[in-house]
Amino acid sequence: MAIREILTVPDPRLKQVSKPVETVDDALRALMDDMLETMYAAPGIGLAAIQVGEPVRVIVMDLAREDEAPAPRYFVNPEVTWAADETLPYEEGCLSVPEVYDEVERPARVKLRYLDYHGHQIEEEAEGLFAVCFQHEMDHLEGVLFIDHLSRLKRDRAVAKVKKDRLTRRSKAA
Ligand code: K2U
Ligand code: ZN
Repeated sequence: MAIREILTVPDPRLKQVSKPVETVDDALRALMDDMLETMYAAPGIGLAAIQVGEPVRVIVMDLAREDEAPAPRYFVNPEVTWAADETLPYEEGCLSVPEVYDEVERPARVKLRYLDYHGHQIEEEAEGLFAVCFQHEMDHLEGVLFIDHLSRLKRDRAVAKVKKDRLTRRSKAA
């Protein structure tokens, strides 16, 4: 397993639409293992493959609380098959837009269909943080970031902050 670099805005690769996976094989499982290790190290609770530069339709997640045993989840070729009319706001963040948080409104419940770590098809319903995180990651597969749901002014300010913080870190490291 390896910890990979997480792409951050304004990296244009984050805007790519990711391609479906053809075979759930050992190579894909190795990528999912790397994604999970990278997510835990960030730390985060979700990660899409494009965030480590791999434009394939794969998401990993672990919603377990700090006082619980890890509960890694793997989603290959994930789809939302139904979304509730009811929407709820949630203060989101993103490992590709570090230290920026803002409220995004999303459907309160969604039904999912995906292939698991071994290529078996699963269908289930999500609500709460699971629904929020899943939809946030599904956006990544379409090249969409949570800041794209904000006003142009807030989006531009978010990108400027990430670029400024990156320059500050690099100047301190020099
Ligand atoms: O895509 C990512 O960067 C992963 C996010 C997942 C996430 C985004 C919004 C809401 C929930 C989860 C990272 O884990 S960001 C860290 C985080 C953790 C909990 C709540 C909000 C943000
Ligand atoms: Zn994100």
